[in-house]
Amino acid sequence: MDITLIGAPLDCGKTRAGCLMGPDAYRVAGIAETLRGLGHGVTDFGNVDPGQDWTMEGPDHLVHPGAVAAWTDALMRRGREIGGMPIFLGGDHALALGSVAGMAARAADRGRDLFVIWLDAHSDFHTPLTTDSGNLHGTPVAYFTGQDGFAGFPDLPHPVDLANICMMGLRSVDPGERDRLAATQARLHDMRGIDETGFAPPLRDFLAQVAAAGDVDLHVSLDVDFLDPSIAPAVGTTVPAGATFREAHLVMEMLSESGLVTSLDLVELNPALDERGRTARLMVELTASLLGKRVFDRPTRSFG
Ligand code: NNH
Ligand code: MN
Ligand code: MN
Ligand code: MN
Repeated sequence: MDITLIGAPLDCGKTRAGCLMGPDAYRVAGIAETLRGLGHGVTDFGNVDPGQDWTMEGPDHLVHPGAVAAWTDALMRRGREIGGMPIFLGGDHALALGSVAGMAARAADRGRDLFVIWLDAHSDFHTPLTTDSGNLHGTPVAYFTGQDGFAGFPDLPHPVDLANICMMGLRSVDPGERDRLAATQARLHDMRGIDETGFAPPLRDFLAQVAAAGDVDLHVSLDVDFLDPSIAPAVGTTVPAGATFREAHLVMEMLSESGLVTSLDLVELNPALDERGRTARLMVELTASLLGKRVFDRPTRSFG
């Protein structure tokens, strides 16, 4: 694989600062070297510069909407033109307004459809009109699926079909997003359901849907808070009862074996909250599993 690293140190999707250090934390944790070690070509394009904040009108309680709009435009353009398998090094989840919109446009330019797997404690389906917190990292899915309420934000070249989205790990969904989301065709897997079935059956189902759709792209958006806080403390919005170490690796390994994944976001890492870089290293290790590494090398055994 030709992997292209795109640093997106945006920290404007909420008030608590720290995610701007994310791209460098991944670099320090050895993301490029680790992926090269698996035999991939890796080019680090450095960090995207969003330029000036846009001038925005809209609800007063929105946090940094002009900065989010500028980042969305910059990441969408960058993503649309880039080759290989992009990995967006966040940055908070507001980067996915631009990364996913860019991947959908890139796919459409090649006559392909985009599927998205959203690995997150949160569904991020607020719009600027429904969010109570005003934090735009809670809105990317609504933006890139073309929901109303984003007046003044960059035009969306190609919305993602909600029927092409699978969310896993959900355990914090606000009333203002829940009913609108439940009315869509998105696949929604909260931890209540995962506790009964495990991740494998619903993930296998979704990957079968993607494979059956033919020549399509598949974007993975991995929020640190998908993971249990005990293994991934470096995020401002920890929620108990997240994916365990083995569950997260299983998800990555199944995605890897599917051969379907074409792009990835690594989001919400706040290195200021990390413990000696362990969350950054875990995210790199999960990325390696997504790109072919196995945690346990299985010795070849013959029976009989
Ligand atoms: N739903 C909440 C909000 O809109 C939390 C969103 N926070 C996230 N999303 N970390 O992944 O403020
Ligand atoms: Mn998120
Ligand atoms: Mn389409
Ligand atoms: Mn989250």
